[in-house]
Amino acid sequence: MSYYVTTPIFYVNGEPHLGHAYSLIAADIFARHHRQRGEDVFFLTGTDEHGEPVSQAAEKAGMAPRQFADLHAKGFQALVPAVNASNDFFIRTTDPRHIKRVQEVMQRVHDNGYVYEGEYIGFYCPRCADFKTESEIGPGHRCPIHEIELTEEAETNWFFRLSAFEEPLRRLYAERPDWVLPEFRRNEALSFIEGGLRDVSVSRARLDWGVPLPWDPDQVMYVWFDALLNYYTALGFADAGRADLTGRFWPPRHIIAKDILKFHAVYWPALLMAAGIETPHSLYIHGYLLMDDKKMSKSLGNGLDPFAVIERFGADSLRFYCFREVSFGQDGSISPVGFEARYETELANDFGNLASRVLAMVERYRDGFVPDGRPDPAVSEAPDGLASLPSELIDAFDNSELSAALEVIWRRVRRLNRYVEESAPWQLAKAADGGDAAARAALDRVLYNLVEGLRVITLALSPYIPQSVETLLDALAEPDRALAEFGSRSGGQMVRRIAPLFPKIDPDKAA
Ligand code: ME8
Repeated sequence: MSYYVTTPIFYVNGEPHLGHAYSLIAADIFARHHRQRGEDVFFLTGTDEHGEPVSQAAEKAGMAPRQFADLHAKGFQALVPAVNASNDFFIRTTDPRHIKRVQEVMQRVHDNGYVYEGEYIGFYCPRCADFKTESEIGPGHRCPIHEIELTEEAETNWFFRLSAFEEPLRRLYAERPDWVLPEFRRNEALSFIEGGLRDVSVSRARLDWGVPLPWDPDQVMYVWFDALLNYYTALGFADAGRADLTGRFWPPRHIIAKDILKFHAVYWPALLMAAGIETPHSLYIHGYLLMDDKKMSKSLGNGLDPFAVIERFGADSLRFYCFREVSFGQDGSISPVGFEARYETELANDFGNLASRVLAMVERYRDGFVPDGRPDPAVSEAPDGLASLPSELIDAFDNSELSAALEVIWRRVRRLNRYVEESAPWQLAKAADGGDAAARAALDRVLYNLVEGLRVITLALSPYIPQSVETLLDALAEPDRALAEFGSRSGGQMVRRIAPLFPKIDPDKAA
């Protein structure tokens, strides 16, 4: 089974912030989880480099758009390994192979009769690169996203017959009720369609930073059409000139935030239908990370620098925090204080200490040798037993509930911690030392269950905190990376003690 997941491609009009990292990490968690299920995964991210958002930012910086895009694409390219994203390809829309394929698709849309020449007047936000409909105009004729004043503009250019797709889109939404998730976002998109679709401009006459229209090279393509097509064009050349991966991976699952819902849930499927290409598998719309209850963005200038957070706490803690603190799909506030609290109580204490304790006890009481054993109902059975971990986890992932899935795992972390306290291995060890054979057997059983519990929890956590998981799986002598059933390994391996996975925060380094 194939699984193709994408992030938005980010505008190179500034430096990446935590909001971008969030989408990237979300898509990475999906990709890693589906690889664990043995699926054939392709994970794409990249940068959106044409159009007004970039050319205006370049002008402001006194640079040529190309030079500006090259400079800022580097920041996004560096973000990918920094958050430890396991993408298979990074697309830049200035790549000539992308441009060529975009032109081919748009020519097809033109030849199929979905493009015509006309005049357009409307309120325009250059930051969104979008003419706003009446319901999208904020108070004082401002863009509700960027809070800048909209300008009334008229243009003679080429139009895409979006209106021709009202019916086909309604059908798509009726036939595939969960193609846009969560449901309240689907309803938002559907009501936009039901409000009536106006044709949209596909070209810009007064801009030269873009992909020339193949049938009218004096105009460049509207950046959104060029950008959306990245999801399709990339598969054609991501394999370095070898196979075209389209047949193997198409259709995609898109992860985006609500700011670009209309483009993905309305324009994009219509464009694909016009070109005769299969529509995407699904869209998942996540919320915004908020600082001081405002969306972080380059224009509002209150972004948190993900590189600084990672340098101080490591990528795993950032990955964990984002999906633990904010329920995936909702908007949620984040803060340095909240971050430190989760780090200390959950990563360092709940999980890090559990791992250190279990490994240290096996070393102390059994010289690192894990006794053979079988699941103990005291830790495997419901509620929150380890036996049901994989199935509950898969259910949560299949509903795209990344925070619920993490809670499914965390309930097992807590359960295993309770098991340590309830079974008190240190007391069993003492009694065993005094010659109590029953205590010795009980200690074997407990140690086996602790190591096996830690192993299945660690494997389940690997999409979220991959670096720490690697360290821990190595200490647990675990060669596999697939999701595992509790009790599927019988013991007999040698494990070793590790340094704390999440060391205490050094107050001297605190910001
Ligand atoms: O819109 N919280 O690019 P962009 C969560 N190039 N996610 C956030 C966020 C926040 N505070 N801020 C940004 C564009 N994001 C176009 C996309 S796709 C064909 C073209 C994430 O650089 C979120 O995924 O403005 C949002 O949709 C995206 O960054 C917008 O990035």
